[in-house]
Amino acid sequence: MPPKKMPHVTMVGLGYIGLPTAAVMARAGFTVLGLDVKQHVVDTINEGRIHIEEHDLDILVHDMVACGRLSAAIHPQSSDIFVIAVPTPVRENNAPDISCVLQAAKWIAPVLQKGNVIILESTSPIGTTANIGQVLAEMRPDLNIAGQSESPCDIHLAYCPERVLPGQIIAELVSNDRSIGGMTPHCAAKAREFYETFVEGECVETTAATAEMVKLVENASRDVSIAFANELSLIADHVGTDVWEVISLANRHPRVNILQPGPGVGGHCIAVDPWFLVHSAPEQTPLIATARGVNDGKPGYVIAQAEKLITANPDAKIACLGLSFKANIDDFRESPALHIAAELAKKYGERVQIVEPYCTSLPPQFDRSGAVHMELESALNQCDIIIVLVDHNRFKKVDPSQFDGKMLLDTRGLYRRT
Ligand code: SAJ
Repeated sequence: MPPKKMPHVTMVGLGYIGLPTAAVMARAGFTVLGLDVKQHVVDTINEGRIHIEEHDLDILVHDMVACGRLSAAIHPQSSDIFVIAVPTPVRENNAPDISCVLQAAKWIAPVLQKGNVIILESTSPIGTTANIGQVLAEMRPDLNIAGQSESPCDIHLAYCPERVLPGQIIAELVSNDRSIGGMTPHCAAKAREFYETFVEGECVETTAATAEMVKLVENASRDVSIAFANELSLIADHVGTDVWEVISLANRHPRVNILQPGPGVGGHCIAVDPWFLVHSAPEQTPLIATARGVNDGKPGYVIAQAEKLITANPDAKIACLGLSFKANIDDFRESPALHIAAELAKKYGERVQIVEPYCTSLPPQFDRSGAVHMELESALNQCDIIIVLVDHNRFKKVDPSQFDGKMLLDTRGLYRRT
C-alpha cells in the first residue's frame, strides 16, 4: 500500500499560539501554510525568522521553512484542515470581541471544499464555534456545514483550545492533554485523528460548547485562586502578619494548596477569559466577577503602599525590579508590574530606576518620565527603596543582606518566603 498522504494544513493567525502550533504541525510531517494579515509577519516567517519570543521557536521555524514544510501567505488557498488561532480580546465594557474569529471564517469561506475540517483554537465565548458555522452557511450555501443542517456535513467543525504556558509552548503543545469539542461526534473524531498525529497527551472528545466552557473555566479557576491569595495578602497587611509564612504553613495541610499573591494578574489570558464566563451568565457569576475585581485592584494597592514609603522618605531613590507580566519572560502585555512602575515613574520621575533584564530599553510608557533603565547591582547600590514587582530568577539570586538599611516592598515575597 502506498504511504498515506499527509493532509495540507492552513493555520489562520501566526501569533503566540498560531506560529508555534504551525511549526509543531510541520515538524509532524504536515505541509503547513500560515496566514496572517500583517505583511511583515508573513515576510519574516518566509525568511525563516520569527517575530515573537518563545523558547526554541526560532530554530524550529527556521528548520521547517528551510525544508519547505512551513510557509506564510496573506491570501488563503485550498487546504484539507484549517486551524484558527486569532485574538479574542475583551472590549472596554469587558464584553468579548470575536470579530477576528468571524473575520477568519469569512476569509477562508471562499476556498472551502467538501471534506474540509475547520478547528477553532482561540479562547472563545461559549457558542463561537456554532457562530462560525452560521457565517460559513451564509457564505457557502452550496456546502452542508456541521451543526447547520440535518444532512451529513461537508465541512467538519471543532473547537480544540490550546492550554500552553508561554515560555514552554513547544513542549506543552505536544505533552498536554487536549479537549476536542466537535459540533457533531463525527467532527470530534475527525479533529481527534488530526491532533493525535502530533500530541502525546490524551485527546478527549466532547462537544464544542463543553470544550469552549472548559477553556474558560481553566483560566477562571486560576484567576479565582490567585484572587484568594491576593485577598490574603491584604488581610495579612491589615493584621500585621507575613502572608508568605501564612500560606506556606497553610499549604502543609494535605488538602490545602494556596497560590501566591503578587502585584496583580497580567497577560492576555487569565485577566481576560473569566470575563467571557461573566458575560455569558452575569447573574450566575458573582464569585468570578469579584475575583477579577480583587486582582485588578492589587496594582492600585501596591502603588498606594509605595507612595506611602516614598512620601515619608522624600530624598530616597526608588528601584522597581521587573516589568514583565510574570517571571523569566519578555512579555509586558497587560503587566501589573509595568503599570505600577510607569505610574511611579510618572509621579517621581528621575528618582525612579527600573531594572528589567528582559528589555534593552524602557517601553514607551516611560518616555519623558525621567526614570532610567538600570543594571540590578547599580540600582541596588544607589536606591534606598526597593520595590520587587517580578520574581525573575536573576532577582532571586540577590543576597538579602544587600537590603540591609533599605526599605523593601516585596510584592512577590521573594526575599521572605519561608
Ligand atoms: N500569578 C500570581 N500568582 C500565582 C500564579 C500566577 O500572581 O500564584 C500571576 C502571574 O504573575 C501573571 C498571571 O498570574 O501575572 C498569569 O500567569 P499564569 O502563569 O497563571 O498564566 P499565563 O497567563 O501565562 O497562562 C495561562 C495558563 N492557564 C492556566 O494555568 C490555567 C496557560 O496554561 C494557558 O494556556 C494560558 O493562560 C492561555 O493561553 O490561556
